[in-house]
Amino acid sequence: MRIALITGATSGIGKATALRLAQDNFNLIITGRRLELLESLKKEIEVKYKKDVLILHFDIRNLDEVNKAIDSLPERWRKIDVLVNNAGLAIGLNHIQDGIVEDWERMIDTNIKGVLYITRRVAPIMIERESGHIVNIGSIAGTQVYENGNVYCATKHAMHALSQSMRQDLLKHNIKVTEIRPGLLETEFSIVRFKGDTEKAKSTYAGLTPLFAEDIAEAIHFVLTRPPHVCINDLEVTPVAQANAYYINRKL
Ligand code: NDP
Ligand code: 8X3
Repeated sequence: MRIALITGATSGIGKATALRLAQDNFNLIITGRRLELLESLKKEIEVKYKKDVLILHFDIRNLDEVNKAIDSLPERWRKIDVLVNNAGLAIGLNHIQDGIVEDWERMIDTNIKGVLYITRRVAPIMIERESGHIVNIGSIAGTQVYENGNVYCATKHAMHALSQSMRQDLLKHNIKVTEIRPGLLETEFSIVRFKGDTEKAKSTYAGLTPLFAEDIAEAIHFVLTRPPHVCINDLEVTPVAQANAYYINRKL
């Protein structure tokens, strides 16, 4: 049985991944800020899939909370085989000159610094055992930019650079690193981006069938279950109606 730590498991990709991995040979460490959602996911997995689940409740932007959470792991849970760096968000969609500094800081602190904080703590655990797999959830916004996307795109470009760097730095320790870059995908993502405006969030997916969290969970399960000598470095996944950030076939 492997142990997978998933950041941002309270909704969307993180939750779907926890449920997908629980159907295979994984015990799960699930993390996020909304404790009640972590508790109900833990219960669901224990009842449906009979797997062990440990909750770590922290804000990934807070270095002290991240360090304390990892340090609090009981010995049997310290043997983390898989880290899924998934927690992240877009907030706001403005031209650069109208950007809201607080929004920028939230994205930078979560999508870049949060990933660094947790990876800094978990990678040494993997190095001790010369084994492990880090899966980074990037975005098509990590290799392309779109109007108004500026800072979110910059954070996902950082994830793209970090994924390649991690692969190189961890190479001699036998640790796999995979970046998965989804396109349009319906989760709480757009509701967060538009600050609770569900109508606006819905319009993001108008006239097309987007990806769903389960599609990416399936991709994560796939990369995690390749033979030991195979590493999928990089995987871009979009809905069939989306060629890239600009070419989208909406049937309106
Ligand atoms: P959701 O909003 O559904 O999920 C985001 C998750 O991140 C939640 O579990 C949330 O938990 C967690 N999170 C956010 N901020 C923090 C924080 N400060 N500390 C701890 N956890 C945090 O969105 P998705 O599932 O779509 O997003 C997951 C990842 O996928 C993100 O990195 C996103 O950038 C990426 N992505 C999403 C796409 C999309 O279109 N949906 C496309 C491409 C990539 P909580 O609020 O409980 O803390
Ligand atoms: C989310 C996908 O196209 O909104 O990362 O940037 S997109």
